[in-house]
Amino acid sequence: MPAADHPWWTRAVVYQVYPRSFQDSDGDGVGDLGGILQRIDHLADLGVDVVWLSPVYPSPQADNGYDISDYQDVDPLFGTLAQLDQLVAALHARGIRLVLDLVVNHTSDEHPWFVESRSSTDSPKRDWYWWRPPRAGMAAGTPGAEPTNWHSHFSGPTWQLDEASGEYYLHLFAAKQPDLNWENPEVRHAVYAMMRWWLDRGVDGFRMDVINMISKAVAPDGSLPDGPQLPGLPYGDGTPFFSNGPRIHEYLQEMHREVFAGHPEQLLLVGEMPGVTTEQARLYTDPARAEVDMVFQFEHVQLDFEGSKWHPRPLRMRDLKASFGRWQAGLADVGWNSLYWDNHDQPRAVSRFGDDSPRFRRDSATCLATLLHLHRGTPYVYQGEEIGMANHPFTALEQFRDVESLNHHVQAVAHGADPAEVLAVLRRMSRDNARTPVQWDASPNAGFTTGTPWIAVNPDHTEWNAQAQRADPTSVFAHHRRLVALRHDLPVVALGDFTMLLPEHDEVYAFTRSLDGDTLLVVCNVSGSVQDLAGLLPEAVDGEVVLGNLPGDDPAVLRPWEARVLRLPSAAPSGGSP
Ligand code: TEU
Repeated sequence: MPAADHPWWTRAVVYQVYPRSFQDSDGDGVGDLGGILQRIDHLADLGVDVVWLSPVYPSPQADNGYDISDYQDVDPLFGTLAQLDQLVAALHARGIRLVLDLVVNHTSDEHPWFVESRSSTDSPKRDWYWWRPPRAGMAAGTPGAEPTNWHSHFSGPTWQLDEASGEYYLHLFAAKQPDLNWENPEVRHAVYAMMRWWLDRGVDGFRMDVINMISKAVAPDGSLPDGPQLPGLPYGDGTPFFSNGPRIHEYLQEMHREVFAGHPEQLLLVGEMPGVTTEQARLYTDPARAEVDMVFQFEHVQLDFEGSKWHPRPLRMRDLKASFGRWQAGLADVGWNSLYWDNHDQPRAVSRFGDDSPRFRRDSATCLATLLHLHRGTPYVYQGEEIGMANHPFTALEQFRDVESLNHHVQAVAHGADPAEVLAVLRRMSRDNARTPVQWDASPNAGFTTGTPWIAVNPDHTEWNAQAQRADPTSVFAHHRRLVALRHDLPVVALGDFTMLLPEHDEVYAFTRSLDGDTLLVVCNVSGSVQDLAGLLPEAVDGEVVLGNLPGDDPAVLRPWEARVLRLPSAAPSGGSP
């Protein structure tokens, strides 16, 4: 099929805005829609095609907006609905689409639906959420009396007792995020109506939060099963019963029919799916099944820890290559990959996968950018990634804001962990690393706010900021911009076949992309030592450099963190196995 006939999002690059930390326009220390409107030039200059906006809906902000109390408005903290309309128009005027975050596995406990549901066991909305009595034979409120033993993503049990009725409600995330009961068709149709309302306002799709958790494995008698015991915790793993549950495909297909039918080809539909496998992803993203366009999978962000993110270990490059290789191969003929290093839930990529020491920060950030944009799939750039932002040098618990980090600290210390060690792990893995304000310039609050920022600005902003990056043709920003343009210009970048080379090599990440006789060879030195490229991939030496991250030098070697995109004269090279 000619390149132009493939979906537009195969050629697109998405940029994620986490509004709270992007740009403040009113001096309250929290980013807002007015701030995004001021910074559209930055996005247009980068050349991105889509903005994914993390939640701006009314919310008590227990999880920074992923706890929604009204799906059809904007929180005054972020601005007004009129400003959101303005943002859609301003982005569209630049040829940029806007995708909203759809958080419908759960609402806030302050959402009127839940307030009504909680008000009485006879409430017409009681069944909109997962209410269950205590475990048989146990008194409500005693430890272990929860209806199942599941462990919450944010520590502790997934069940919260409501004293008034003596029943528990399910919350896979924080207690202020009760899970909606998708078994109830009224819930589903209320969600679909809300989604249609946003599409009618002109938004261009949805990033669907933990969408593979909406179907729970409920027995005909209404019970939910216990999960296998988790090591070292008084809880079990409930994921087999809420991840990719029995009715998930039915729900997504119904959503597609009810909401997207008529104009799905204009939209971008991406499902966030922790724990999804390549086999499942093929089903979710097979166009013939009409579910979603692509999914966010989590394998590559789970290779540097043991069991839970709070038990980090060094990353082995061959594991990362094996994982990406599997995803590239798994969705080669059916479905589509989304590609990311960073988002608002992950530590900063340059600190995690690269080397943020002064010597290698720029080179490793540009090397990682090359890998991101050159795989087959739709790349997602997270705010700040394009200017080389790194993890924050947290030194004290008081500096953290994230509910996941704070809950973990409480639970870990309660279970006997050394607070200093817990802090060291938070410093490395906390989601707050991604949530410090975007560094626009070298001024005291980095140009983010005139007030006091809700979370501290990284002190390295005096050197690492958008203003400096935009003025420097060799910067991380300039490199991302070239990579975005390359995808727009070369069909092989968007659509070419992917072949992994040197799968066992821990320092050189190499692969080819081929389309209609055009073959690119991508070679990246993911280490701090010089690599003998001529010895590893002789054909690379004569390749024409399409794009590189270091100024020209000896084509036979790769300097530390050097990345090159080469055009090969003929078909696939030797030296590796697919
Ligand atoms: O995240 C879902 C998810 O499983 C994670 O990435 C989660 O943050 C993980 O447990 C981290 O260790 C989504 C959102 O992206 C996240 O910000 C929300 O907190 C979460 O859902 C609940 O809505």
